[in-house]
Amino acid sequence: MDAHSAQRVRLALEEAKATYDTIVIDLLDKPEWYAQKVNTDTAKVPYLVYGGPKLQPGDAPSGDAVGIPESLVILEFLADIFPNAHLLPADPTLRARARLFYNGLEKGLAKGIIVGFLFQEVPLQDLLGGLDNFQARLPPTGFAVGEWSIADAAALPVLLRLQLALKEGLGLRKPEDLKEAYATIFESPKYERLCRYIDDNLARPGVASSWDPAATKAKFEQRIQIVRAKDPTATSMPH
Ligand SMILES: N[C@@H](CCC(=O)N[C@@H](CS)C(=O)NCC(=O)O)C(=O)O
Repeated sequence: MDAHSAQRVRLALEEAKATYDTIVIDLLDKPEWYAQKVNTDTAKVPYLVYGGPKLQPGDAPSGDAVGIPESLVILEFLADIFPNAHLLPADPTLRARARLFYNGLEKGLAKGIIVGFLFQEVPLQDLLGGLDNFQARLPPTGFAVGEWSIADAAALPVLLRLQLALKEGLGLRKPEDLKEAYATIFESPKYERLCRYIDDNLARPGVASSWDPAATKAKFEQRIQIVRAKDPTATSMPH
């Protein structure tokens, strides 16, 4: 569950109090059956199988099950099938704002900037700019569009990984640079709203139960070791 896109789905399922099973795919040692039998299109996670009998690792979903890739599409699907969980607001304007919020995040912070800063030599200024932008979109209190929604399910896993990686010095930059970036962001009054947003999310039981920082840290370390084993001085991941 080190993948932020997989945590998005887990988080929404927990918030919806859904009954579900998970099969965890180790992305550093992906089993062949996953690409052959499950997500035959991209072999990426997450992949929601809706309907059909309970699956065991190695099983192919049955013909009457629906398979959905793409975390943001899955979040929308969950909002549709669990209307009583209010994973999206009822008001169309707020729904549009929730979608704009997660689209903006996906194109900016989530895609290039955070991973770029940790693993690809993107400058700190770019990361701070992305966070300034994100913070400016938040209302003074509450969640992305007021009540908690799938916009928050989309954003939080990205922010949690940034916070963890900087705090623990996990990335291909010098650990002291990562820790300095942590202090600049997470110990500065400038980002008080961002920090409060993360804390307010973590105070929700559904959110907290989807987050395993120790397991995520271990996977980050494993990824970094793999890169370092090939090139001990690497300052960026090979594309
Ligand atoms: N746009 C997709 C991205 C999915 C994605 O890139 N998943 C990553 C983990 S966050 C993955 O499966 N990586 C392993 C691989 O590409 O083999 C989504 O939001 O679901």
